[in-house]
Amino acid sequence: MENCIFCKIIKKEIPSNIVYESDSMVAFPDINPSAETHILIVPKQHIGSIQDISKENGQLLAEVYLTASKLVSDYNLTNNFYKVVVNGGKAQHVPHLHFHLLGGNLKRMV
Ligand code: DGP
Repeated sequence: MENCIFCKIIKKEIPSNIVYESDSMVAFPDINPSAETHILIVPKQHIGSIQDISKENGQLLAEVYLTASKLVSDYNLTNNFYKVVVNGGKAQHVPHLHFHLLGGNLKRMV
């Protein structure tokens, strides 16, 4: 989608350090990390938010969590703290559905 910053990253129009890419997904470090490890998992398909998800996106959402699982291993988070977070509403700043993988010395997780 035009003027979507994550679509531009996906199309390589904006540089980012992509750490994982498949036909349907990219993952890259958050520019403003909130944790020791902070990776954004972003479906290539432009879906605005969780409120725009439909049943047809089921396979894509499975791939999100398979990507998260791979990154948990890659970043040696298995025996550390980690969580996957989706922001929405006023907490969401980039209107392209994405999942924050946060890991490291996190405090008590919700
Ligand atoms: P959210 O509030 O869930 O929409 O978080 C969006 C995140 O995206 C925020 O933590 C900062 C990150 N971000 C925004 N623009 C860029 C960018 O151009 N590159 C990277 N790597 N991260 C970005």
